[in-house]
Amino acid sequence: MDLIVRNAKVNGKLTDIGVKDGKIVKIGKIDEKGEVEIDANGRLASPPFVDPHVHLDAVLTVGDPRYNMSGTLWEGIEIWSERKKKLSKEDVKERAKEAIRWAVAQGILAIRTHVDVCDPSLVALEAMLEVKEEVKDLVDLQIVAFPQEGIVSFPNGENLMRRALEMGADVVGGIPHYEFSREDGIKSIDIILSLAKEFDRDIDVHIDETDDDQSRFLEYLASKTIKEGYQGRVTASHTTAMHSYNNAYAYKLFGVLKKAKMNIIANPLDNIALQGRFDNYPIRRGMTRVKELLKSGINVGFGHDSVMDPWYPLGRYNMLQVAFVGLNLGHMTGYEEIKMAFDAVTKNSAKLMRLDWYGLEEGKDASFVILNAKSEIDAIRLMSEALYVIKNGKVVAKTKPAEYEVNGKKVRMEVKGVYE
Ligand code: 17E
Ligand code: FE2
Repeated sequence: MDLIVRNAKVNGKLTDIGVKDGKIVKIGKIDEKGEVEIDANGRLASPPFVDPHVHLDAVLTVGDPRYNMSGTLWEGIEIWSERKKKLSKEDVKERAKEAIRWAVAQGILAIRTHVDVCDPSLVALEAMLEVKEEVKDLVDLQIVAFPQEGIVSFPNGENLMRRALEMGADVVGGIPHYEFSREDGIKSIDIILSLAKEFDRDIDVHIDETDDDQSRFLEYLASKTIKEGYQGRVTASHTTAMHSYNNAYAYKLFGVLKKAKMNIIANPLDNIALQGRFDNYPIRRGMTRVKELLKSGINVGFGHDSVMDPWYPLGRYNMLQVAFVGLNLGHMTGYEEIKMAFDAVTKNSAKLMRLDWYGLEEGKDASFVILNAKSEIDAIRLMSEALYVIKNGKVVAKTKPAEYEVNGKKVRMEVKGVYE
């Protein structure tokens, strides 16, 4: 075998993982010797982290041309609109690739990025299409044609979307709550479905990213999805208005979402920063109903959304940080609920991105991580380093963990018998 990982924790048991020709060929005790051997030393082997929602064209631009002082989505869009005028292909490529290195170093091997196409030059898209090719040995990148300033409300918006899909964008995006009127928002969803069908692409729409409980584009997206037979191919990102819906309406909506096999993405970092900004105390949290959606069988992933951009000033591109914030924000501190938060940054997002290579199983691609923890829960609690990041059987990233000492004695922040 080309690579053997020894003594890794898989589904709660210690085992070996054997790799040949970029595939996982065996999970179990392996007697032969491998070309390369790694001792996982009892640490957790996990399928890699997946970021299903980020804006790589905007990463690392925080403060340029100015900081977001109101903290609203709207000021973020204004600042980005100014920054967008200065974009060059090199600028976009350098920032996106830097963020991708941060991501891979911390165990992310698949990313879905929205790229703003409300720009007649489509320079960001051109840059990101090149990046996708250039990083393909590091990360599986999907590109969403994202109309940040609207499909109907931005001059020539529909045409720009079409051009983006012709150039090779993988997924059709949208932003109905930002369109000038409710009618324009509805019209934009009709256009999204018709483009998706024409180009045979999946859909991932920024939708109802507001605290306005009257923002109900999600129900229309779900209804269109069912009518057009697009079940399972549609993702609704943000849906923060759902936080403010009345329970009777939310209950009815969940039924429609299930019929549509709708995927939902919450973005805990951006959601807690951007929502609630028009409230006085008590201030709403503004994240969609993650726990309730998951418990009713609807697929939910967590996205990073921003890394140091006009919408969210912090972030180091770590999905365990996202899971940590998301589970705290969503009252998901029950034992099983913490594990659900781990799924939201791994397999749930692989499912919505329809990554057929994904999974720590025999026959799947040998793309997985060894985390510096014994369990998923401890990985979140400790925000563990990814000791080894393996893609298609090759070690693409390594991290030496911090060692803590007090009075010359090693300190291990783990409790025997707990979360092992
Ligand atoms: N654009 C948008 O419409 N919403 C967001 N949360 C970000 C960009 C980050
Ligand atoms: Fe976003």
